[in-house]
Amino acid sequence: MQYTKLWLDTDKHCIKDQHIQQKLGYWVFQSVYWEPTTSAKNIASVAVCQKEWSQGIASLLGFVPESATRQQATTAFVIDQTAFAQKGPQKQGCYRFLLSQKQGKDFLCIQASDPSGWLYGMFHLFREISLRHSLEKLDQSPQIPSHPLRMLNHWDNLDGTIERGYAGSSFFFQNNQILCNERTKEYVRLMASVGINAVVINNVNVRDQATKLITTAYLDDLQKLADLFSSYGIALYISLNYASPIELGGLDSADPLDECVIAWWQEKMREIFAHVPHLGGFLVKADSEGRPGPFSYGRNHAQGANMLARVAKPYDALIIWRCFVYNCKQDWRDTKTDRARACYDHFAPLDGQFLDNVILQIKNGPMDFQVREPVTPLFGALQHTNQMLEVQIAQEYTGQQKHVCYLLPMFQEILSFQTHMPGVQHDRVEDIISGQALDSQTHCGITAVANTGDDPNWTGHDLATANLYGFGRLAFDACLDAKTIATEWCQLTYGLDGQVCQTIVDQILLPSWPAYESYTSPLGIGWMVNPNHHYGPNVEGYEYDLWGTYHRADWRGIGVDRSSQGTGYAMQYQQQNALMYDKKETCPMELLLFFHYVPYTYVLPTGKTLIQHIYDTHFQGSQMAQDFVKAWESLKGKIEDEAFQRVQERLWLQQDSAKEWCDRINTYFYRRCGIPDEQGRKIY
Ligand code: GCW
Repeated sequence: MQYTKLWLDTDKHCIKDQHIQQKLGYWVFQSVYWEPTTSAKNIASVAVCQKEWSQGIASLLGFVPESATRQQATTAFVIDQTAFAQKGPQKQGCYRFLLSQKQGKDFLCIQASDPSGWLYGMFHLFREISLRHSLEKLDQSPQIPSHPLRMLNHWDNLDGTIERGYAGSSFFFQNNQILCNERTKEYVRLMASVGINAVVINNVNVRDQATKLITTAYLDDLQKLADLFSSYGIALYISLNYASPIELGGLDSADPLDECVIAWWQEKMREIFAHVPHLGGFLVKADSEGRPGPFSYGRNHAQGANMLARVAKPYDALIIWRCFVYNCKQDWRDTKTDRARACYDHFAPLDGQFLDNVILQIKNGPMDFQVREPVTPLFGALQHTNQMLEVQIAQEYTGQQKHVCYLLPMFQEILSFQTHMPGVQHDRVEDIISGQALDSQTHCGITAVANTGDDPNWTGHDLATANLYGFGRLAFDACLDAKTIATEWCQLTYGLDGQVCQTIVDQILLPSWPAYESYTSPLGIGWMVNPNHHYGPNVEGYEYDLWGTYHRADWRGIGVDRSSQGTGYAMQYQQQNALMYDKKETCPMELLLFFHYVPYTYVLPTGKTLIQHIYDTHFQGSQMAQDFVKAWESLKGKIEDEAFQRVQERLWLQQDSAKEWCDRINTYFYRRCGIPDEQGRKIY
């Protein structure tokens, strides 16, 4: 099956005109020198760099760079470890450009800390050429990745299905076999081109056949994948089943303190790494949503993770341990148990107890990737633990790629959240996961639940690849802003026409998250979706279930009291944030109903009552979805027909769904409280 080349479609950006090439400084690519590498580990990566460079320049400029000596070559790729002094966990893949002139000729040196730095520098240059940026404007400062770990989590199952996948089937697995083909290679190139350096290929819910991924039935195929990945600077990881000693080893326990269990894992790790020496490590979802874990044996998560960390340590492997652990059997009548508290209650007391090759992987919010959540209080509470942020670009609760919802503005808000962690100078989430905040961290980073599948366009919605591209770019450079990333992606995807980009970026992508939030769940409330598949409006879909996902709406008001007078969740934050969230008057408006029960007649800082705010935002949100359709229609004839049609169909669907959301939410609240809309608009 053919698939689009997305942002790497360099043929589309080819510049054959020699005058333009010369004006933009691209003649500097005429010849190339590659500094010989010493370590065997780098051989594959250097070969990849050389092939990528020749093919990329040929595709973009129509000529193949000649090989030349260090003195003669106009472009030189060299290794220089000293040029990238950095604090905290060492980051691979640093690079910098040095432009110079010799006898009136341009010379470009790409200095890197290691061959993956060459790769990132190369894709950076391909971007510059594709965007027709003149090389004289090349940023010559050291490019040091913001995060040591820049990861994707694929919730792919071995039968080829994808949990919360909306873009076709898995391209890693089919009929319980691992795939490693042309598409796999294209995927690896795409990920390397935006700086991703770690990938988990299987679902964190490790069930049935997936448990066997760590057996000889799969290890040789995993090795093939690991080799391909590492030649592009990407470490392969797999999710493992905590109960493997029982399900694979026939033991009657998976107790992390049981000698037999430890011995079993010791032997298993030896076997795994004998076959797959480059494996980065393992992702573990334990004691969560029915998955097995240490709680079954009265052990805590530090004991659970550390046992695996000890047996993985000899192989330099990491154990990435998810903090998404909560009581998923709650009674909806119980207003004291609060799912939002669980992550902090489970893990804050364990701070400092995890070994240095364990990383806690923490979802951005306390609930579950809702369109709006507060940042989890666990960031700011852990001062002696490796941590990484988990976000979701799959859009499970933000339109499932049927709706456009560009999430980079949300990610920027999360990264810049001030935790007020005591005793540190830099206390934002970004400072913690980049390794700047805490000297104690040996590993840290950021991961996203992927939005890909084997659809020809890789992501269900063509515009959803902006989230895939954007996540990678932000993970590599946390200083990039959402608009810059969107513009880059748009130009690489739809070309340099100014009107096309302004329309897609300013009129669709940037307003799309606010639009989705406006026509769906108000002011930090989530879960007004259909159970199980989580698509489309169902205001009480999760109001009486086991999952702790309530909005508590009644005839007077709506919201969950998480203040010190309610579940006390607000008090899990460091003091400045706790005090801010604890009072309706100081709580940020967009989270008001997450933290407080509020009467419909309560007057918001905007001067509107709560109920009028709900009516207004839903009518506005629905109107925004209609505006996306009109904006896209203005591009007819400027976008390749098939792609135009695909997006148009999804924007029509989104427009109808937004109207459904608007009418259902407004009708629900009008029937609940009987307060009419001040503007007398139609509510049913
Ligand atoms: O978002 C929820 C999803 C589950 C997912 C779980 C998790 C992989 O509904 O499908 O399981 O969270 O993050 O583990």
